[in-house]
Amino acid sequence: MKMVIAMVQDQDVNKLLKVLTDNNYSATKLASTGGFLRQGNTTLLIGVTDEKVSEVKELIKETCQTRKQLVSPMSTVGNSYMPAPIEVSVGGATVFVVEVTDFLKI
Ligand code: 2BA
Repeated sequence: MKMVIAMVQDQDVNKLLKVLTDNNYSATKLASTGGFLRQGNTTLLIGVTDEKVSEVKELIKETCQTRKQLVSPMSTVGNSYMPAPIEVSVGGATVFVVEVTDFLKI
C-alpha cells in the first residue's frame, strides 16, 4: 500500500478529484499554502495499492497543467530599489509516494 501525496494548483483540483473518483480512487483534499509563493494550493492524499500508483500518477499528469506566475521579490526596507518581478513555472503537480505500513478503517 502507498500514499500518494500530490500538491496541485487550486485551478486543477475539481477536475482532478472528478477524474480520480470516476476511476474509483478515494482522495482527501487538504488546503495548503506554498512556502515560496505563499499562495493557496491543494494537497491531495490518495491511498492506493502498489500496482495502482502508476495509473494515479498518470491521471495527475494528464489533468494538472503547468502555469507561469509572476512573483514580486520583497523590496529592501528603507531602500528605493525595487527588484523586477520574476517568472516561475508552477506545477503540473508535486508528487510524493510514500510507503504505508498500516491501513485500518475502524
Ligand atoms: P511554492 O513553494 O509556492 O512554489 C511555487 C513555485 O515556485 C514552484 O513550483 C517553483 O517553480 C518555484 N519555487 C519554489 N521554491 C523556489 C525557490 N527556492 N527558488 C526559486 N523558485 C522556487 P513547483 O515546483 O511546481 O511547486 C508547487 C508547490 O508544490 C510549491 O509551492 C509547494 O507548495 C509544493 N512543493 C514543491 N516542492 C516541494 C517539496 N520538495 N516539498 C514540499 N512541497 C513542495
